[in-house]
Formats: sequence, structure tokens, C-alpha cells
Amino acid sequence: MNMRLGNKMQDLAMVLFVLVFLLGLSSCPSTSDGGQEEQSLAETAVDTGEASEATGLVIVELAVDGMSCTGCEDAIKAELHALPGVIHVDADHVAGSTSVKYDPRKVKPEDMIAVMEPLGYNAVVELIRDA
Ligand SMILES: [Cu+2]
Repeated sequence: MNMRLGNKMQDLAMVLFVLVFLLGLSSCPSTSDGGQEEQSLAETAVDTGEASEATGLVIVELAVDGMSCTGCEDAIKAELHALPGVIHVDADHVAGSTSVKYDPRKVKPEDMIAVMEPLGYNAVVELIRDA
């Protein structure tokens, strides 16, 4: 009797473990590996392409819903870096915020919000300030 109960508890624990694992995976709207490679590529391209100290750059602070891990941060950074005029991206899944330094003549916060939405992240502009 005790043995059977013990086995049941073990089965239950295993089921719970698998459930938590699956939940953890599915709570992340981004796919992990490809996104990270994209990010480093995009970052390199932007950093070398926008080396000069341009004037008129601004920083937009976005409140972002749906980030659950650093993979989300990486996915968002990669996606935003791919936009023309985006100089630098910081993302913080704990704070649920992303800040983007950009050239307002080339890209708008609406464009950033538009590329994040298909990934499962809803963003709204909190404030825009001079870089
Ligand atoms: Cu994630």
C-alpha cells in the first residue's frame, strides 16, 4: 500500500515537472536559437554602419508586454536592429521595457511596435527623449 502510494506520488511529481517544463517553453513567444544568431548579425551590421556621431537621434522608451526571459529580449533586439535607423536597443524582460536609440528621419516608434507584434509582444510608447 505504502509502496503503491509512493509510486503514485513519484508519477505525479514527474507529470508536474513535465507540465512546468512545457509551460515554461510555451510562455516564451519567441523561438530561441535562430533569433539569437540573427541578433548578433544585426548588431554587428548596425554598429559598423552607424559609427558616426549623428545628430538628431532620439531614444524611445517602450513598455512591452509578453517578455518572459532573455530569449525574448534577444528576439526583440534582433527584430528592432533589423530596422533602418535603429542605432541601439536595450530590452529588460523583468521590467517589461525596451529602449531604442534611433534616427527619427528613418524610423518611427510605430514601425518598432509593428515588428514586435507578430512575435507576440505588445508595446506602447512611454516617452521619447533626446539621445
Ligand atoms: Cu522568452
